[in-house]
Amino acid sequence: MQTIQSDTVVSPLQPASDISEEVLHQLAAQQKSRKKWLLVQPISNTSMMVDSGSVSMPLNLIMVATLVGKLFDVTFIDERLGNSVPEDLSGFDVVAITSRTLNATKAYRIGDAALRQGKTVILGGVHPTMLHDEAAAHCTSVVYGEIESIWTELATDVLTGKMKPIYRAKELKPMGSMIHPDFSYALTSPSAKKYSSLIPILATKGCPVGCNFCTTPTIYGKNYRYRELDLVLDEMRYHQKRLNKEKINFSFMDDNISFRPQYFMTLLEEMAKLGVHWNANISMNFLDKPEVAELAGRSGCDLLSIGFESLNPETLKSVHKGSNRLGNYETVVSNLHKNGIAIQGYFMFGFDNDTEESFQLTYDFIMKNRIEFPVFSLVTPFPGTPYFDEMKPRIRHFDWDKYDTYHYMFEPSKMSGEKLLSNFVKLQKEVYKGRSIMQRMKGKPLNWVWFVNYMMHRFTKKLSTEYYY
Ligand code: B12
Ligand code: SF4
Repeated sequence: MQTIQSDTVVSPLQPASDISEEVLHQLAAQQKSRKKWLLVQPISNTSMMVDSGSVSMPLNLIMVATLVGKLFDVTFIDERLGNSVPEDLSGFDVVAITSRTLNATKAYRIGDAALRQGKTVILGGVHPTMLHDEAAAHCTSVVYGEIESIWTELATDVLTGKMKPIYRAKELKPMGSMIHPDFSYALTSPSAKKYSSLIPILATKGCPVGCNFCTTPTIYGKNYRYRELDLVLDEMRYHQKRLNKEKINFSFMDDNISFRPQYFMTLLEEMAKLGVHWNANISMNFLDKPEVAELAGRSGCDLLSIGFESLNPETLKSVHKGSNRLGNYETVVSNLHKNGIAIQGYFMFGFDNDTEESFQLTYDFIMKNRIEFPVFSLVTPFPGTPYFDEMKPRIRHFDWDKYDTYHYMFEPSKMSGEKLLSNFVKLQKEVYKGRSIMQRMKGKPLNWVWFVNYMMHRFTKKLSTEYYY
């Protein structure tokens, strides 16, 4: 137990934002007992997620737990594993919930129940950040953006019992100060075997490309930060040691891992020495250079997720997707394929410029270029984005359970809603029918990408337009 010097006791007049880590720990040590936090990853009510039998480890909540656990007792509940929040919350002082739009309704329900029991309720994550006024009705405090940048202030207020309605950092902390996530919070759950074996990791944050439908530019602006390479590599080595094997699979949670080419290329060089496997989200500018794809393949990259979004240049322009050049699409795909890297290609439909022809163009592109894992979504204006403000008068509903990119949001100008949905269903069925899977996948390594295709085949067979309303 830490001894407390009387001259370092926090004065109530000292603004919480100015309090140092050291003083914070001393303040915590003054407490009679450690406060108890319940951290919750709520399950969404959406009917449209493909059940692959496993769920990804929630790095966001693990990072929250790692910080909170330094000062408080933590109970970690991931509802997606089948664990649910107890009705009686008397064993907890603070209930903290993470939320995206598609699970906001569920997060709010948990928040309301905890408030009724007199708990301090904290909401964080993308949706409460974007709609903090709405979220405020279901909690004591909203955390805007990442917890690391406001942690000392938030923790001090929890300790002194003087919560503010919103915690928003004046400036973002450098990523070097983000501590090594402690995975034991997730892995000690009795249902942890339902977690995918892909280990989430973070090297960079932010993406200055600035697409108008994306929340990242709103939350982080033009900011792009990265962790020192040693921190990322140490974390990889830690997992290799923990699992006692070299070849493990990492999944980068970065918005856009390649935005600083020099950092990215050095990271890849170092990963090549570690012998790990990895996948990540990436924007395509820069992948047209064969040497980048070659290094990515050599460094153990199995799959890259690329937002092709559309094959219509007008659409790309209208959403400010400056990183995408239609003329480069095929070169990028071919560079990656030559180096054994599979592609998870994202395609969106329902833009005002879309016509029935857009579906055929996309089908042809996918089949010709043998995209391994195409993901189709309906354009969804997420609250807080410039696109949401633009489309608000035309959006059909504000039922957050349906903001999963698989529901019909608004009628595009050049096509009826019915035509949009019938073509959308047809395209998915066509791309995932047995023959098409063979055409796209023949000769490719027998790994989880084949399994995903099989799952998508089963899922798309059942699809009909009603699912999307
Ligand atoms: C990696 C990623 C994925 C991965 C992994 C997701 C996972 N297991 O977590 C995959 C590919 C599976 C995925 C899928 C989808 N994703 Co996604 N994804 C991301 C991405 C790029 C990074 C998320 C991440 O982990 N970041 C790293 C962590 C550490 O940071 P963080 O999440 O911001 O968490 C910090 C803070 O938010 C805060 N915080 C978070 N929770 C809490 C809670 C409390 C109490 C506190 C105090 C603080 C706090 O502190 C955290 C630590 O710093 C985000 C973009 C983004 N920047 O958020 C989109 C994003 C979350 N995805 C999005 C979407 C739409 C989807 C899909 C619907 C796409 C699709 N059509 O399939 C699916 C839905 C999956 C699902 N069931 O939730 C949207 C969500 C928009 C919204 N308003 O909800 C985002 C924001 C991108 C966008 N378009 O703007 N995604
Ligand atoms: S490139 Fe991706 S992460 Fe970057 S702003 Fe566009 S959608 Fe968001």
